[in-house]
Amino acid sequence: MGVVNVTPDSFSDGGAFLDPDAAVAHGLELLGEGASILDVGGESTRPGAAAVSEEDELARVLPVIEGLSGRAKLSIDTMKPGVARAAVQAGASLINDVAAFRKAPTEMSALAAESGAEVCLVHMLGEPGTMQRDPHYEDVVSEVKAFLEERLAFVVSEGVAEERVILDPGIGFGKTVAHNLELLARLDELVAIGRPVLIGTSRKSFLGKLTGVSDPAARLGSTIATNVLAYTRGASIFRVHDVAAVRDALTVTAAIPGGCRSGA
Ligand code: HH2
Repeated sequence: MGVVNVTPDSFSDGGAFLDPDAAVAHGLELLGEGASILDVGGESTRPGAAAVSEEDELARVLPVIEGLSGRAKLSIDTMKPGVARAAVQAGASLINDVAAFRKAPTEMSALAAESGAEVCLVHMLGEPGTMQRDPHYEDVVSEVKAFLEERLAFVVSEGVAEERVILDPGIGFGKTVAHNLELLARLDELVAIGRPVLIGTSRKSFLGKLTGVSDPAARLGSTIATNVLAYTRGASIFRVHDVAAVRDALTVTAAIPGGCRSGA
């Protein structure tokens, strides 16, 4: 899954693709690098990011979805049902909601159920504005697992087909470095829920804290390490900015005989 951020303030590439034509061109480039899904987002969820109105978010993402429609499998990264609906109508077939449908439970579920779109439910502790203020868990993996199971059961009870649901532990969404590492180490426990697991570590700040690399775009080495590890623990979808490099790394990892993959 290649990231297409149509935002002025994303932590890793804010402002680079705010122009719709530039965003579409970037999406096509990521497809050329081997992405099989493009995730289009118009609201940054980085810690402390400013909220965006529905009108502004739509104005950012819709021309990009329209420009890429029919050329790729498209995911809409939004917490707003109005944005998700317009994006699905314009050609998106995956609703990626970092709030896991908690902001608009029935509207989001109804949209997914009636459209047949896939859904990605993400764990987040708190809100984007405050989530990195001293997050605390007794056992991060079992708490994230219980949350994802509860959200999965909820959307299924609202009529969403279980086989259309993808689960995501939400790396960096209300987690310390230690929490993120624990989730990666024990990702197979989330894979055991029985749904595909999506993992998003790309360029995130915990990698910078571990390596001392402050420029997000220079965090490719650590991004690759975490995606390879997630693959071996059974993750199925890898949300990244640098598609070509991560795809090569995963292709080689997958080719190594001896079953380096558990779970899934
Ligand atoms: N991470 C980000 C945004 N959306 N969606 C899923 N499913 N999983 C993630 O880990 C995830 C996500 C944050 O990364 P990015 O889009 O690069 O930054 P920003 O939120 O600042 O736009």
